[in-house]
Amino acid sequence: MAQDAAAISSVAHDKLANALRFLALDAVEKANSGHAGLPMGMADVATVLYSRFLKFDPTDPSWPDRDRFILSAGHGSMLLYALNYLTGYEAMTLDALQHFRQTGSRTPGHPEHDLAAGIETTTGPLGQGLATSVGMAIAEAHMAVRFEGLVDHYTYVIASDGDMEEAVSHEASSLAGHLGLGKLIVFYDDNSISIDGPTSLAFSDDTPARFAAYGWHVQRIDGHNTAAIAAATAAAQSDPRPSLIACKTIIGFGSPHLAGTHEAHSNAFGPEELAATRESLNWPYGPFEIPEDVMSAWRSFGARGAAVRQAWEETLKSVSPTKQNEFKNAVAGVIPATVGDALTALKKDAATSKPKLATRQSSGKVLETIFGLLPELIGGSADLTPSNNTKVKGFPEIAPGSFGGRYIHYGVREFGMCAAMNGMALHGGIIPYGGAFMCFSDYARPAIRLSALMKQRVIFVMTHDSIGLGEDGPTHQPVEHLAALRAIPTLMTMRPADLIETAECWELAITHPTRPTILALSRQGVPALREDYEVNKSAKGAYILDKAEGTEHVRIFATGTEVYLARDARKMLAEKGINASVVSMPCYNLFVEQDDAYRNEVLGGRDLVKVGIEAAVRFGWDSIIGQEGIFIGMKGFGESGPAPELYKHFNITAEAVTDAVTSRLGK
Ligand SMILES: Cc1ncc(C[n+]2csc(CCOP(=O)(O)OP(=O)(O)O)c2C)c(N)n1
Ligand SMILES: [Mg+2]
Repeated sequence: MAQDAAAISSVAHDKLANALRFLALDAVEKANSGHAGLPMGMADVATVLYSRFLKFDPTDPSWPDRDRFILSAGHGSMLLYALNYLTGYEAMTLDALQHFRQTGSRTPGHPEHDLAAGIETTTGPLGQGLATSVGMAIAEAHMAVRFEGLVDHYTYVIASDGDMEEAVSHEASSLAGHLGLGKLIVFYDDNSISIDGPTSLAFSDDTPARFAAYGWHVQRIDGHNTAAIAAATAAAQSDPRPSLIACKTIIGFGSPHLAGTHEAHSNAFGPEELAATRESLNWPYGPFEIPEDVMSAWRSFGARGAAVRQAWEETLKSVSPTKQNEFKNAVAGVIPATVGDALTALKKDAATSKPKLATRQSSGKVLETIFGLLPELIGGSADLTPSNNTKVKGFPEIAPGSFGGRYIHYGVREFGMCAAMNGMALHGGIIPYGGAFMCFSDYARPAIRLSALMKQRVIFVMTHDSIGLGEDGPTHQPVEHLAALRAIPTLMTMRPADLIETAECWELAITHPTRPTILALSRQGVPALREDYEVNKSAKGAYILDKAEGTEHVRIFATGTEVYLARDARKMLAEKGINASVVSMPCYNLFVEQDDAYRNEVLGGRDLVKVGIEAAVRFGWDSIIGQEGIFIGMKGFGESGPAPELYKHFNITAEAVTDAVTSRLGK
């Protein structure tokens, strides 16, 4: 949708770009904090992109076929806020700009996912916006095959030196090059400046050469030359490879004393330099003042998309009602009732067949059950497909030049995978899940965190969830990860005990539209525990699995592969006349959110001896079992050895529970 320069506006380009520069400068000045350097440097690129190329309609920010624009260098947030204000997003008001960085404003320090205000994703943690964009481009390519004619848009990114230095940019860009995501276009703000000074202090890469080596289409331009920006963007659009446009820019462009220096990166310029910049850029207007001709030109760029969107609505109406519904349901993330029915059938069968399975195998069975019924599910793994049990047979893969498949080999790129999954969920039409070893959830943690912050339905399948993985040893054995993941707000960290709980957890994960989920799954087999399946008991996070016979003395809490140990201990205690209940706690996070009455019922009275069993560190368990509670778990790192031996070695056994309880009770 390239517009030619003369047709776009009678207002000179410089004035349009300067409107962005001064909104950023004035907002930073008023807030007395923030980053105007990037908006000033990239104003020319952004102006050309928004005025001539970007397909968007501010009156319908969630139009599914809009181009996506991601400011990966989120510190330059004022650029995005200014663009969205000028082009007419109703939610991005002048008042919001004037309250930049203030509590409760729509203009936080770094952009936070807010579709109404035109913010496609949360950015600020450098590198991640670019990786998220790769996921958006994958989603677009997939949806374009599934819904031919209804999805056909670009994903544009502005990325900075910091983005390029961050490791995740390497993972994500390498994947994008491999897949050949031709509609991903990245403008690299190649200003050679970062916070500490010139990038030469720490960064000697030839970034364009690096991207060329990934298989990208690469161009180098003067980022202040509008004709060059437009020509490069048009060339990028028509090239079948992902495109990097390295834009040589001057940070703080227009500031007489700070331009081109690291001092332009952040902080208010101060009244004198601000006045001098107004002078040098010939901007004789007051703070936040946009002359009418400039405002109406910008608004006209925003208004242009409405006709394109309406034409798209007509296209949508012209496809078969079935396809229309399919599209709408996919975008809305509707889960068909058939999925619930199939899961019920699976659970019902499990209640009688009682299979002894590793929970990763149970997860594989759940996927086999629902994958064909839910085309929005796109699976994948960071090169651990056979270990994660994430792939369902009989479905094609997403591969270079072939995007209609349902499974992605992400390569050994945990962070890139998880950030890309966020991008797919944000794009809409996809419910992504991806597998990795749980120990390496740390490699992906910043993406898991952003997923939670953005309230995205993303499912992180983390297998090999304890010392139970055995011989790979302590480097691969998570001990602190459950606690660390449970600590992330909004995230649901789930550790199911058997096939029925695994099915329940999967059901919760796919049906919760605004929360990501960790599925912590085992390598080793465990016996089936549940015989009832009608009520999803995992939904409350914890529940009484076995009630004590007679007067209760002990309550044992356990998760995942340790629940059967709790049940064994209960039997052994019963032989000694000690009555114990067993609580299974597949999701700590959901449990602590329940009302007092339910929590108190499950936690039991103070008179009971409380025991927690989890093959992980105690951190967090005091809130369940109290400080006096007995914890049977890990005190430090694991060891390499067969799993059954390790459980004995670390004293995570039913005998250990029984001994600890009997000695506590003096029996
Ligand atoms: C992961 C991460 N680490 C550190 C920061 C803090 N930070 C913000 S901008 C920046 C670097 C600035 O350099 P560059 O990316 O080139 O931006 P420019 O100064 O050119 O605007 C840093 C370290 C961050 N936002 N994210
Ligand atoms: Mg820079």
